[in-house]
Amino acid sequence: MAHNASSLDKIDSFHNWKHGLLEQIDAYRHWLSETQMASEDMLNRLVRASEALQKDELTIAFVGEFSRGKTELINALLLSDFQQRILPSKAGRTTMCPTELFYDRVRDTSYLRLLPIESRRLNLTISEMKEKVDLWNEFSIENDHPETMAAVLQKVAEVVSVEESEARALGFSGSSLERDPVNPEKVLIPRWRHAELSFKHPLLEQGLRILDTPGLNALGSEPELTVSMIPNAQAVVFMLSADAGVTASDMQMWTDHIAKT
Ligand SMILES: Nc1nc2c(ncn2[C@@H]2O[C@H](COP(=O)(O)OP(=O)(O)OP(=O)(O)O)[C@@H](O)[C@H]2O)c(=O)[nH]1
Ligand SMILES: [Mg+2]
Repeated sequence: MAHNASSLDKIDSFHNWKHGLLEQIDAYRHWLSETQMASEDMLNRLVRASEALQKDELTIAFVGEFSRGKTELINALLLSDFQQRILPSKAGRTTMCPTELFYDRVRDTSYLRLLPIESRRLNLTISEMKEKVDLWNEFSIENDHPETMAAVLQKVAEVVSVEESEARALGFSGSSLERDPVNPEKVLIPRWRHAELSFKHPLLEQGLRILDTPGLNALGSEPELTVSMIPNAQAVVFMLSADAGVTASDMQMWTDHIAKT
């Protein structure tokens, strides 16, 4: 596979730097402890710093109004070897649930894991739900079969038709609700609340993590995104459309959810 050499080089040098730093922290900690120069608290802090570096991942979050090309850019950056779109991207609202792309180095396998939208009724955060394997629906992914992979990944764009009261009970507010064109007394809501895509790719294997977010109103209805996931990312890419420029809704999303974080 031909991958973008310069981004690979940068991630490589980041990893070399990280390993060098880890060695120095560990050497310093051993020296402090042998010479009894440090308090217990200081040694614990050094252990925590070294643990944080070891599991360190580099997260880039893609944010912006719907149809600004977030998913298309991720397809182009990571998945361009496949000669076809892997993540669903089309005009109008497409990505319906926040989607994390990474490689599960512990399980060493590719999969798509989806958290049903009904899980909003449980009083648990997404991070807490990540520990509860039974709550997720998992589908295996075959890296060598782009067509079947793209078909599985269509799930992140799935919607379900529900009564408006049901949508409100699940935390969707009136303005973000889209009428079901087939059944106008009902509304369409995302079928899934969150997606985790573990995918064997050289950049993801080295700890790159990508967060693709849905446009319109997603940030408002999933507070964990704005409270922790986006602020914890090392970089946020805020996408605008070149032909529309900065619209009022782009600006509102920026000021309400991004500028503050
Ligand atoms: N002309 C042009 N079209 C683009 C560009 N990037 C994306 N598109 C098209 O714009 C449409 C929307 O792209 P998406 O990647 O689905 O947009 P998104 O921001 O992920 O949208 P949501 O998932 O709904 O939040 C698709 O039809 C893309 O092919 C671009 O740079 N130029
Ligand atoms: Mg998208």
